[in-house]
Amino acid sequence: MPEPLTVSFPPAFLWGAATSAYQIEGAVREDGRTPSIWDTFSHTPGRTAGGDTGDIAVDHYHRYRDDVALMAELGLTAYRFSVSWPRVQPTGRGPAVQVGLDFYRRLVDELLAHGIKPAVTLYHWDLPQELEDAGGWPERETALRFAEYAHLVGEALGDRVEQWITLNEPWCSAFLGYGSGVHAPGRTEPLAALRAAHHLNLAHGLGVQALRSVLPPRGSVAVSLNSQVIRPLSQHPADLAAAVRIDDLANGVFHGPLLHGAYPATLLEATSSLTDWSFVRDGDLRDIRRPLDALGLNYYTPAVVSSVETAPEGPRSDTHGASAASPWPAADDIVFHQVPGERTDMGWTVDPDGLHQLIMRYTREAPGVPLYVTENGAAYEDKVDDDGRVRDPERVAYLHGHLAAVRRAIADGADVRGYYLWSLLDNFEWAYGYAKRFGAVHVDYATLARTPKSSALWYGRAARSGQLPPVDDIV
Ligand code: PNW
Repeated sequence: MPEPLTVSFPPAFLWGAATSAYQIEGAVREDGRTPSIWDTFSHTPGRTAGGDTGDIAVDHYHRYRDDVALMAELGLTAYRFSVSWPRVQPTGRGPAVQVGLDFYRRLVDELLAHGIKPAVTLYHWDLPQELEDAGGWPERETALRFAEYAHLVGEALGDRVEQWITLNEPWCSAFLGYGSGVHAPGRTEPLAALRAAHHLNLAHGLGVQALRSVLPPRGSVAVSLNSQVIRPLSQHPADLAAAVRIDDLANGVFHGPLLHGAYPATLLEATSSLTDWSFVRDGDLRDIRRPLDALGLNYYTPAVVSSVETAPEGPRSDTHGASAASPWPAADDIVFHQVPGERTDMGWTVDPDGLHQLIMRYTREAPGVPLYVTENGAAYEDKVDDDGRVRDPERVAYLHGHLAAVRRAIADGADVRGYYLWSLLDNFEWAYGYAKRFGAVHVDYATLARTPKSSALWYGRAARSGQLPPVDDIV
C-alpha cells in the first residue's frame, strides 16, 4: 500500500526557492561589476529571444530586501541564490571587490534575520568575460581561477552561510556553452565541450578544497547536477546502446570522476575519434573526487533516445536537439524523441516519476550522501487576471506531483533533505529571454511589480504545514 500523501515531510525538510545572479540581479554595470560571458552573449544580435538581456532583469540587486520579505511572508525556509563572479572578482583574477561581496553579505543577513537558510551557488554560468577571452572552460587555467574565487567568497561569507554549491549544472556550461552554442559563450566545438566538462570537474574539486580550507566545520559543500533521466525508446539492443552513450555524456562524464574516481570506459571509447583525453593530468581524478557533504539535483523532464537506424517516424524532441549544432559529441547516430504526455511552455513533458527515479539512482550511486532537489519547476504562460491575481493551476499540479515523488523517494529510503522550487521569481530564462515564466511569483516587466501566483501561496502552505495541500486547493 502506498503511503497516503498527507504523510508529513521530515520536520527539518527545507522548503526553498532558487534563483541565479544573472537571471535576476540586473545592475550589470554597478559597483565595479564587469561583463560576464552572458552579458556579451545576450548583447550579441540573434542569441536570445527578442534580444533580451539581463541588464535590468528583475532588479533584485536593488529590491533584495522586498524579495526576502516576500519569501518570509510566503513561509519559505530556504533560499538558493548564486554569486556573480564578475561582481566579486571583475577580471576573474586578483583581490575581491569589497562592495561586490558586501551585497551578498547584506542579502545573507537579511535572509538570516527572517529565519531563511541561505544556500550559495558559486557558479551559475556567469564567467567573467576576461577568462573566456583567455580560453574559457576548455582551458585548465579557468579551473585554477575558480578555486581562487571560491576561496575569496568562502572567506567572506563562511561565517554566516552553511550550505555551499560549487557549480550549477556543469553539463549546461560545457555542452550548451561550447557544444550546441545555445548558451554563452556560444561556441560549437565538440572537443572544447569535452575539455570544458573536465575542467569544470576539476574546478569543482579544487573549489571544494578551497572552501574546506576557509569554512568552519559545519560548512556543507555540494554540487548541483542536472542529472538527466535517459530512457531507451525500445529494448532493441541498438536503442539500449544509444541510451548508455547519452547517459555517459549527460551523467557519467560528471558522476564518474566526482563519485567513482574515473571517467567511464564507455565514454572514453565513444569519444575516441575526438580526443584521447590527454588533457586529464595525473592527479586530476584524485582532486576531483572529494567527499561531498551533499548532492544537489536539478530535474525538469526525462529524455527518450533511440538509434537513428531503429528510429520510427514520430515527433522528435526539440528540447535537446533544436539547435543547428548538437550538444552531444560523437552522437550523430542517436535520435531524441518527444516524450508522450502533458507539456509545459518549454515543451518539456511533465514526468514526476523521472524525479523519483533520479533520486533513487543517487541513493544507490552516492550512498550516505544527503540529497537536495536544488531545482525543479515549470514555465507556463501566466497572466494577471482582472482581479489582480495570477492563477496557475498547472504549476500547482506540477509542484504537487514532483513533491509527491520526493516524498515517495523518502519513503523508499532516500535521504532527501530539502527542495528548492525553480524559481522564486519570473526571470531571464537564458536564450528564451523573458518569454518563459518559471516564477512562483509573477513579475510585471513594465513595472517590476511582484505578485505571488496561486502556486506560491500553495507552496507556502506546504512549507508551513510540512504536508502537501490538495492539488485543487487553490486561491
Ligand atoms: C536550468 N536543457 O537550466 C538552470 O539551472 C536555470 O538557470 C534555468 O533557468 C532552469 O534550468 C530552467 O531552464 C537548464 O536544455 C537549461 O536540458 C537547459 C537545459 C536544462 C537546464
